[in-house]
Amino acid sequence: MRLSRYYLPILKENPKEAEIVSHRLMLRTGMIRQQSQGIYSWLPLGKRVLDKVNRIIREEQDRSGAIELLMPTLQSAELWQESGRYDAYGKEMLRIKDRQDRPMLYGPTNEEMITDIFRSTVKSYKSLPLNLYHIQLKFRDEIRPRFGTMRSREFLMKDAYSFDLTREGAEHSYNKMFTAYLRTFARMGLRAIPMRADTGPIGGNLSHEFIILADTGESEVFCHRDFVNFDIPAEDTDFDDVGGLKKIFDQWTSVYAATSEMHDEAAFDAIPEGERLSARGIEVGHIFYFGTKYSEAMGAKVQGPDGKEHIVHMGSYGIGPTRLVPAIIEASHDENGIIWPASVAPFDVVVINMKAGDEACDKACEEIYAALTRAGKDVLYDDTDDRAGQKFATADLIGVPTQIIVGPRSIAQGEVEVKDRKTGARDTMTVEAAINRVNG
Ligand code: P5A
Repeated sequence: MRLSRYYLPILKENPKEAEIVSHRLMLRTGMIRQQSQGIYSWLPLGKRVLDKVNRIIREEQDRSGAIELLMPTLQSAELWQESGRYDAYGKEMLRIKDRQDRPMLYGPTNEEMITDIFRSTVKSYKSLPLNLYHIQLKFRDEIRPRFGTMRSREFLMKDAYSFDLTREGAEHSYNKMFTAYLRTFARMGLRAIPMRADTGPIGGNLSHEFIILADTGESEVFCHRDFVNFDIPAEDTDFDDVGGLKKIFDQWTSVYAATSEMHDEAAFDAIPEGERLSARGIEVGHIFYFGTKYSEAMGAKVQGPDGKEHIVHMGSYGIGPTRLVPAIIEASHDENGIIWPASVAPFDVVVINMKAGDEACDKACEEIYAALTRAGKDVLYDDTDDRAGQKFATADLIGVPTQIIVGPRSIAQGEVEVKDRKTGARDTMTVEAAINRVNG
């Protein structure tokens, strides 16, 4: 991508409305734009990051055996009257009427709709276990939308829904998502701690929130400091291995970790004083086992091996991609801007032409740009005629992991500088070596 032809509306000044660093940086780098309170557009730079986050989520959901579909944002009120949540959901639900005066709503979640799909299409236990997910916009009319897309009214959610014949089967489905979540967040460079959590309006009694420790987080959490030492499940984890996944679950849940609603003072006090951690955190995922709450109310049942009808056991599993992006920034930035983990960076590398118009600089930049693009890298080429100092500031601000700096003096020697955004380390090398470094 040539910066001269790209759309990157960088702000020079710090936006006044932004209270936390991720919100400030997302606005300054032109990743997002507020359209009305708690409702955002994702501009091209932000969209690139969001797509990479979603890709990791998809890969890990698919690996665990979940299957993707797409449900609509607008739902009919009837479904929610069946489950009893139409009235219970209160003011957070945005209610709409269509031209025939039929009550509709902008979905805050999809338990009812997926249960409706299930009951009208699945008849036998032989189709189970089944886990269906989508990545779709949701709307919750939050009292206090704030911190940009961290807590917005319209937001993206990956929501998965599992169906099993028995409670034991449903527990394995829960462990599959638990394991997939540990991998998903780790791949984004995050350490998300699973904590016992309250189930709120979703219901049920088994639930974990995945929380990233951060001072600006909205959740108050209590945990054992040992979470840094735990293993992340491997890519080749066998998701059909019931005992293996139970072991992963047991390891992670053997150490005390709870949100404030589920906090057990006595259990926390039992931890030696120097090992206790009471902190703040950002909830990036939340999983629930709620058994037959919706399947019972809405008549979702299958014929079992015994020939009788069985109400299915369900769980639901959410991740907030539009919250994850600012959470990653909260966890990874410095005074100059964002430091993207490679897996979610909007570009892999930025090529900075310090003197656009200079024949040797232009030629070297074009060569590097073409070679890296051919190799499948996402390359941003700063070919604008801005001052070099401004180009460096922009590159640091938008946080691309590697910068290749091409200037007239060094290119006369056939050399360029390669800078690592995270460490700040700079190395001088030949054009070929720079290309190999990024491809390596
Ligand atoms: C689980 C999937 C549910 O809604 N039903 C389907 C269950 N869970 S949840 O905890 O309420 O939401 C899941 C995740 O969505 C993100 N999220 C938000 N992100 C941005 N702004 C919001 N206002 C918002 N509300 C929820 C969170 O990441 C949450 O864990």
